Amino acid sequence: MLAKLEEVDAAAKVRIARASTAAELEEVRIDVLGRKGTLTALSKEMGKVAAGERAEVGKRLNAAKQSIESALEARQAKFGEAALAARLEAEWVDLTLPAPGPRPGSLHPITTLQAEIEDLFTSMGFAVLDGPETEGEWYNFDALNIPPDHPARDMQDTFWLKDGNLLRTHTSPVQVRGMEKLRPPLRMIAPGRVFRNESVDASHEHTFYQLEGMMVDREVSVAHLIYFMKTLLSEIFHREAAVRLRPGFFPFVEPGFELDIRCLICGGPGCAVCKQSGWVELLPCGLVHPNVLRHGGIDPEQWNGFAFGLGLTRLAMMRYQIPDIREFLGGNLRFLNQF
Ligand code: 2NL
Repeated sequence: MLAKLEEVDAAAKVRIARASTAAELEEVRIDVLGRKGTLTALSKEMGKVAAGERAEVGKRLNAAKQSIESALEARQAKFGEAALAARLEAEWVDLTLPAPGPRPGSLHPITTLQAEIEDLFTSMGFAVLDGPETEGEWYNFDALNIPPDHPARDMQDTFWLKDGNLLRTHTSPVQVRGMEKLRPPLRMIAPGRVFRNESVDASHEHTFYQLEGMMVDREVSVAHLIYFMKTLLSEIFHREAAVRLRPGFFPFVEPGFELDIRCLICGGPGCAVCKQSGWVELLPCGLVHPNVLRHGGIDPEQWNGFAFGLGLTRLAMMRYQIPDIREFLGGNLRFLNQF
């Protein structure tokens, strides 16, 4: 009986040690301690044991049962620990890592372009001026030699305010204010937001950006104008650009020009972008009209100057090949995140 007991005990311990899952362990428990288990069977044989040995055998039987139970328990605990360790490894989070922080933003493409052009002109001695976005009729039209019957003054073209003021239709009024404030000789640029009563489509917006510039000095010529415009263009397009001037009419300049640039797409032979002409219209410019100088408090007998108007929004469309002007103010993050 004692020998059998040792055998059952030893066999149970070996199986417990070899069990690799909780289910296997449970099988061992049933096989040994269950109703039909090997140890249970032995305890049913107690009656056959001689009376003198019964106490000793009973003791050993209980000891074996207890020892198997605690072996089962210990092994079970090991499985639990292993499962916990695996989970801890898999779901590990390092709380000491620094937090990711807010996602960095980026500059709007028009802001980037404006800043580059500001840097260039600043380096050539130009002041960068700001002005109000609502203007009086004098600064927006009369001072610029734009006559009362000019179509730009029509309700169709300008956002008029109830008090007779308006949303500026160009940044030119800033330059009139600049002439009053800086006095000649002067060099200034005026970048900013302007407003026109347009019906909006892929190439028209009611709100867009301009950058105008002006230099007033003694005996300023068209040669000076061309020099500064070529410098501006090589800065923007990062290469030497061929230009040509065509006559163009603007009430605030005389003579006035349309400055064209050699088509950057085809380089001359003609393509869809330049409409087969080899040239792309880039900016209007000219020598400041004597009336405008006078309106700015400058004597046109003593001083003259050049001025130009750059459509910043249109330039950004050319530079980044953006086909739809509405993207700039549309608030579409998938568009904005590209910059
Ligand atoms: C445009 C306008 C031009 C100017 C703007 C200017 C301003 C003063 C005097 C003379 Cl105060 N000229 N500005 C000159 C030539 C062209 O263009 O609509 N550009 C996209």
